[in-house]
Amino acid sequence: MFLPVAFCISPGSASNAGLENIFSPCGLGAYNILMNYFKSLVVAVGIFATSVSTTFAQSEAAPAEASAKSVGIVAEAPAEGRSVKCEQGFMVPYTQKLEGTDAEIEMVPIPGGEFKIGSPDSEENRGEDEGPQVTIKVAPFWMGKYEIRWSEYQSFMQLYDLFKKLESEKIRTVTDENQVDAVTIPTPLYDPSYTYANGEEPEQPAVTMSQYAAKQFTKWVSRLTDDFYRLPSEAEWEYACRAGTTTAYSFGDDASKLGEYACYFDNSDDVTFPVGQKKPNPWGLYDMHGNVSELVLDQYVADRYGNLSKDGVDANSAIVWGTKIFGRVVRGGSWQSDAELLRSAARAQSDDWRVEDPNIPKSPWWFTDEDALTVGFRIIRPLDAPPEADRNKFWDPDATKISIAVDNRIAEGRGVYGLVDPDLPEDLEKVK
Ligand SMILES: [Ca+2]
Repeated sequence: MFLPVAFCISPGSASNAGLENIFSPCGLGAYNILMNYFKSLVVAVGIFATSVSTTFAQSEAAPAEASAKSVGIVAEAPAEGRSVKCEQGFMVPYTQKLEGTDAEIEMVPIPGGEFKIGSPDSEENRGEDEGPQVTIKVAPFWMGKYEIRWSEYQSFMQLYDLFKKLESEKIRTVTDENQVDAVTIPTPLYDPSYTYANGEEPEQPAVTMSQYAAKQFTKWVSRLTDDFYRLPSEAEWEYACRAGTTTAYSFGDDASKLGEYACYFDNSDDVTFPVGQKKPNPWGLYDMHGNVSELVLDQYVADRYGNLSKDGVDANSAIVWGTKIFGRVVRGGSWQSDAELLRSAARAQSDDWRVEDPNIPKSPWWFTDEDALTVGFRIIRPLDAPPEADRNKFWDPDATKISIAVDNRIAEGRGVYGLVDPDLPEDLEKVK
């Protein structure tokens, strides 16, 4: 079921500077009407109206502070900034802090709606795998404002040693019964000079992780926060990248403007940029074009769109679940890509980027080859989370070869499982 949504951007927000020309300001108008209404109630009804206006003022003052299950949702439309109307109130931007770490992931609301995935035959430099265009229905979600950065990914990586200590201290013991709830942490880097070839500054996007490792990252965030996070599907990614546009890029068709919006081959000087250095897209997402290509949930199938119903399908039904280790879709192009590969509809896929990996079996968590220096990811949180029983498929190994590699590595002591829940930070203090 798709909820009717309104998407409003009000002027005056620093984070929306430059966007007023794209969306007409509707939030402020609605706010003013509401305020005038409440003011008239104050005059007419006295004490009763005072309590109403107090409630309104509180929601205005603290738009994104709320308890775990409602984080990112407020009752009243905020006076400033972005919001998406939903059944529960208004989806607003929020910062997901991860307890026990310095990591903070900024999330922005994405309205539900319909769009045409792929590019028209008339689009310059399009690939054959971008058609035929098909209508996809997308439910509302929040998406990471930025690609996941080293500051966040290294917080995840640092759990490796800590979980080993928990294991040896027999704290939070992982058993056959509870292993389904556990998260695997990436093993220590075999060659940091490779993974960090472009730097490991906290604000730079994390790179060289496998899609499986990225999915486990989303499981970690989910279990720690008690909310549901995952990678976007390919359709959700393109929908968010387009942000309502139908042009080659989210700012139009003119590739000569790409330098204002993207880190790519022409301006990158062969390294990633810190995230958020360029202009955002109309929905406030940065680096959807370029910087690092972004892993999504889907296995790559060249003629995927031709196999979808012409009558429109919902984004979840359009997901191609993985059956092979490689050929996972990556989107948006990277610091190494030419302009045409940064187009909203452009599709690419991962390959066996483990030639330099000396492990047997090769690492399920890390790639070792140069191409993977261009690959990272960002995360989403759907407004309507699936039932608990359906969540693991978004996080855990899909291809049998990945399951076998994980099992073998952990059986040999070259990997670790950890149970994650909101009490984890407290238990980690015991072994730090
Ligand atoms: Ca990107």
